Amino acid sequence: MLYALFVIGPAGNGKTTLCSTLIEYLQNSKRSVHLVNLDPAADYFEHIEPSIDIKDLVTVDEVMQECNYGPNGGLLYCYELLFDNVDWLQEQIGGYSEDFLIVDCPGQIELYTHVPYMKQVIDLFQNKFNYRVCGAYCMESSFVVDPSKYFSGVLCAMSAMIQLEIPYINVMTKMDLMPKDSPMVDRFLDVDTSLLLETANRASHDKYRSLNETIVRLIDDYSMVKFVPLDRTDEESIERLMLEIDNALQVWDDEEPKEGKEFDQGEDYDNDD
Ligand SMILES: Nc1nc2c(ncn2[C@@H]2O[C@H](COP(=O)(O)OP(=O)(O)OP(=O)(O)O)[C@@H](O)[C@H]2O)c(=O)[nH]1
Ligand SMILES: [Mg+2]
Repeated sequence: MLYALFVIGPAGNGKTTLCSTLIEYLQNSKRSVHLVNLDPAADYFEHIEPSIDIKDLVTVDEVMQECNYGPNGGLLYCYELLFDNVDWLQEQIGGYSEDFLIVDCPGQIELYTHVPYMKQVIDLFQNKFNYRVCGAYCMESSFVVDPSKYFSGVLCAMSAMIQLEIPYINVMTKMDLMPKDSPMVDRFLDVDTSLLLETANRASHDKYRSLNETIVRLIDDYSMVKFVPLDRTDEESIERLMLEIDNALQVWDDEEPKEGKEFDQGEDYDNDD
């Protein structure tokens, strides 16, 4: 079975850093893994170079210069060019067919919410290249500072979930920037919805009570209330995230069970619920 993890989420929320953290961790664990860069505007990778890079095909800078587009139009043009060159992508990926692929994606949120391009890329991986895929949606820890920011982050994540239709995990990145053992952080990682509603009502005008209630119910109904925290400075935190990813990809179903690898599967992250 072939596996690919798509690392998605808003700009600057730590996608590329998450990719390089996981790759370093997996390489140290002797798992064969490769980075696929699908961000035609990415300008650097700390420590790790992508094995497959959309920038070998096209870059946003080139498109902006040659077609006189802005950065967002340039990105969409790059994806259109990618779809015209599916054979190129297939050939690139074919060279790594025994390996786990981690796909670093751009930060333009519209790619996951209302423009169909990322969905089309995922369809290619699933239906043409025969990969089992899952997504890791990155939301950085600063989103827990107040309920309205948290709502906006969670609603974007939910919108991506609905558009992409793949099993996925919500990752709360940059946890090293948060105070350790803060009750505020715990409250937002695995949310008690009545507490969330209470906090939201306290932080907003009375006229938003019914809206707060509706959003909290939506969050509850779509099982969006759980985030896997990632503190990249803490090996256990990385290991825990990797287990969640393997679970979402159902890696264990295809392998002999490994001792010490069992973990609580009570919380299901795929979008079947
Ligand atoms: N302290 C801390 N900083 C982080 C972490 N992850 C990312 N950063 C910083 O946040 C900034 C953005 O990180 P990236 O990994 O480039 O984020 P991205 O989501 O790939 O950004 P785009 O590709 O532009 O959308 C950089 O300055 C990183 O050094 C983290 O876990 N902890
Ligand atoms: Mg990036």
